[in-house]
Amino acid sequence: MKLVVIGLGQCGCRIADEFARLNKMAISQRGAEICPGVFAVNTDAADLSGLRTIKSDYQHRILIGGRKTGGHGVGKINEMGAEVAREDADKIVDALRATKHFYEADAFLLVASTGGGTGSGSLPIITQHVKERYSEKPVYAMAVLPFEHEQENEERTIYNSAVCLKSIYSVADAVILVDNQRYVKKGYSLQYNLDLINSFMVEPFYDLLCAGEEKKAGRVGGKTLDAGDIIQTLKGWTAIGHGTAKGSFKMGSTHFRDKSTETHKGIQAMDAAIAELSTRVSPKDAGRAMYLISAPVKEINMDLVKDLGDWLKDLAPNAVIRNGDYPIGKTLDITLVMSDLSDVEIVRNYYNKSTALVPIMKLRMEEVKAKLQNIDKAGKDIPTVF
Ligand SMILES: Nc1nc2c(ncn2[C@@H]2O[C@H](COP(=O)(O)OP(=O)(O)OP(=O)(O)O)[C@@H](O)[C@H]2O)c(=O)[nH]1
Ligand SMILES: [Mg+2]
Repeated sequence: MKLVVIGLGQCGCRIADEFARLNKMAISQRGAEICPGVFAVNTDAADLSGLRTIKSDYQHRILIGGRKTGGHGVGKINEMGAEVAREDADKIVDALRATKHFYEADAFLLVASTGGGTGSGSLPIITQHVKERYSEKPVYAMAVLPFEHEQENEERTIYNSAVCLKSIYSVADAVILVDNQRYVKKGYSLQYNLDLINSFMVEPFYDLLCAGEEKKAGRVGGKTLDAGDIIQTLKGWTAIGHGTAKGSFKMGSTHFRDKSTETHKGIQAMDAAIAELSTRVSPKDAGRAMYLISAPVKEINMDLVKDLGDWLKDLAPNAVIRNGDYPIGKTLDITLVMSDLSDVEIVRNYYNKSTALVPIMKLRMEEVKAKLQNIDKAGKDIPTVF
């Protein structure tokens, strides 16, 4: 599957940069292009300069709201993020067309954090514009949820998240929830941690996107998971995970002991993928699910596929399950998608906590507006040089 990726705001741009790296890796290791266009959109010029892989021309690193923000971000004011996105949406949508293999792309993926201003405000607006302009391709959003400590110290973070989630759910074909807190490794510096977290966040997409783009006959699965399967699976609230079976083991053996170890290892990888899901969800709430087995070719057999399917059906009894295999690598890995979720506790919590904040935020905005009007009034008789 080929995705056009658009990062919005600092977090979104850095994760989009990781997708650009993944694409380079896919081309060099597997001869497959998975992200034919990767774009970074921000109100902050310095953040755009800090990216590593996304092309550095102005059509790939797109500065928006220049006049309003002076290139310094919107300081967590998501309404302003939305406003500048609305004004500059055409600039972004036009840049997408310049993608070399644009018409080969199967879908769009827009990425942003929910807690900031630029990304959180612009994610729903740009998603809506992309959908209107390119109605034939699905548009997915990846929403990065804040760390716990940010929610404790800053109510804006909770409010922005609730507003962003409600808005994006109403426009995107699927919202992939990615919770920063799930990836925290205590003791590392913040920068190191964020880099590490960003690379973990894109990891599950590698096999998932490559599987259907493989050109080498030996690496095409018995049941290939292609763009059609992924598009059929992604809908509404979604979580994604990736797990690897630990240790070495003999697969493809006919001995009864090895046979049970083989299934056991498959289930171990599936359990790891569930534990690594990008946000905490209950598999019982999934209306659709998908898993991809990646393992050396000799080692993928019907028993393993069947046992894993049965296992997942027990865990997610309400889900339509799709699956595929990808004969590659030296380990047994599972990439898992839980989609069409009827309930996600963390989203519910953001909504509940924010309901009380709505009047407070409205009052604050009115106060700021009134103060600005007072300044304007005080200066109404002063001439300017223009
Ligand atoms: N995973 C991850 N989270 C990040 C990263 N950078 C920031 N965040 C999170 O994103 C939220 C802050 O949003 P930013 O993306 O920095 O904000 P922005 O969209 O640039 O908006 P403004 O700076 O307010 O204009 C916080 O919850 C951060 O923890 C990153 O590189 N990776
Ligand atoms: Mg910023």
